[in-house]
Amino acid sequence: MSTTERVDAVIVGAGVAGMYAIYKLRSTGLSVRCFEAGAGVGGTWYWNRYPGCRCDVESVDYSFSFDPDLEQEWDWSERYATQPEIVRYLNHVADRHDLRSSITFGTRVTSAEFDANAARWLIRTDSGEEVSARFCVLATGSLSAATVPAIPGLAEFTGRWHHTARWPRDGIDFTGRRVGVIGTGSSGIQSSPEIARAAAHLYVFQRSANFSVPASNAPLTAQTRAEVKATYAERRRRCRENGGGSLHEPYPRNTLAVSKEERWAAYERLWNRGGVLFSKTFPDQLTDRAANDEAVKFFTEKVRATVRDPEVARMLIPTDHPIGAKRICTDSDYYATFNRDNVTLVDIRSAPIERITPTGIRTADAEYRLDDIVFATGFDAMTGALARIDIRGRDGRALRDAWSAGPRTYLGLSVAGFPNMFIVTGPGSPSVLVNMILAAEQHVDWIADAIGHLRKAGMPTIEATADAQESWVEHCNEVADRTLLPLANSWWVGANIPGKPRVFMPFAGGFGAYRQICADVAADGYRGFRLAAA
Ligand code: NA7
Repeated sequence: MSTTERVDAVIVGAGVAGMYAIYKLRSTGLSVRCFEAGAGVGGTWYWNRYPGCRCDVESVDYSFSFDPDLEQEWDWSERYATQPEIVRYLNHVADRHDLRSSITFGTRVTSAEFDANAARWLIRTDSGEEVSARFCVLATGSLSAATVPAIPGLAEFTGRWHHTARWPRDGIDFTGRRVGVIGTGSSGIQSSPEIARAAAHLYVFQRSANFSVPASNAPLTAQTRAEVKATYAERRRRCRENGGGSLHEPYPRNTLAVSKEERWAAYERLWNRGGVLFSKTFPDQLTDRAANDEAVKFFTEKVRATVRDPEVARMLIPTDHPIGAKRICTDSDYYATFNRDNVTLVDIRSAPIERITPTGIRTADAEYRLDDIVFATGFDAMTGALARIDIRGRDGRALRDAWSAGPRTYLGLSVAGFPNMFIVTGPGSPSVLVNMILAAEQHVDWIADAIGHLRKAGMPTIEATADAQESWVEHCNEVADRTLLPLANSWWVGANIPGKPRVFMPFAGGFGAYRQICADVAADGYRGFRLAAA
């Protein structure tokens, strides 16, 4: 027989956001329970153990800012941290702040139901546990619901198959094997060069080409680390005020306001510097198609200069979307990998996969014999992890139904009809477009303040009003429509999931602007929120 424990807050997920939520809410005197499906902390970093997995934000910035001693104590070894190093760091943070004592690992939350009479959430898990909480904090992550496409025949495949986001702990030995990677997003682009080094042959099955920029990764010198540590507080302040949560400043003039030489020199600098910021070389690159086309031309020259076979180079150059309208990828030797004799690019746009056979993959025009299939096919992003929980607000209304035409939130943090429920880094927030750790910290700080406000007011519930939510959704759409971002079939618009409503889900107005809006809402007595008896 199960007994129902009572706590102030249940936190779902022990990734970066859930970890900080535990720390922060506990520090304000709340009792918390956190449930985590994985056996350890880290969320998406716990699960994505594929070879080559690395963060595309610089390690010194992609780290917690709430603990200045931690900032001084931790030494990142590389400019872009590998997945194992990030997981080591997150475990260090969990130890340092005794976070594990609040986490139940290996346990999935299956439902969360609001009881208006008690003004409490009843949370149930797949282990049969029930917890009653005043607050439900959903730190379920934006890229956590991995998807394996429904390609017929997978069950009959006699080889091994893997998803990049469900990689076995002990790794996979591809030595001497024929491997097929399906998908050319970040996961496919990072893993393919590594797999190619071990495999007898690698087939990369590409439905859409993607833009990728060299990461230009390198070890961090002691001097760089010391310089960052000496100025961390100021560095963080600048990152928070910046649109992307980094130190990046675009070129001071617009793309076509400068000569081609000057333009190419600016691209070259960002290209050599490496990383995702190439997509923001000029201030108008993501808002003006003609400006964007120039960056595409530069990119095209780079790929043509790297890939020896002109036909393969042509296939690798995207023609279906502006550069940066899908999250740009960063790689180590991705394009050069196609110069290897043991690598074949398979265009499944012109000849789609028909089925998986017992011995490989059959496309419309060929049969590929494979020992391993790697699905680098991504996630039901931003809403998928929430949709996998049966979340019910007022009058038993399901979040799935409330969001049947696409997610609707106020500030990405709260949903009308779901009192005392908060989403960290959810749709309607800028988090997936910016530095995710700083974004998670900002969301959690705001949530903790909102809970403090509620306690001070002596009221049981806080909830977004339907009007405030509608205005925010409208504002998000207006802001997105001023950019080129909605033009691509990206996971930002849900285009990778068959049947998912096409809605541009993140707030594209920048991290600095978003923080200011959230701060103004709070300063204005939590404008757009209703405090109620239940
Ligand atoms: P992404 O970026 O969503 O990439 C998934 C890739 O898988 C992409 O190339 C898809 O092609 C391809 N895909 C998906 N479904 C299929 C099917 N059914 N058949 C063939 N190809 C398919 O996921 P990632 O894991 O690489 O990266 C996610 C984020 O993690 C990334 O943006 C970074 O922020 C970190 P499509 O483009 O849909 O034609």
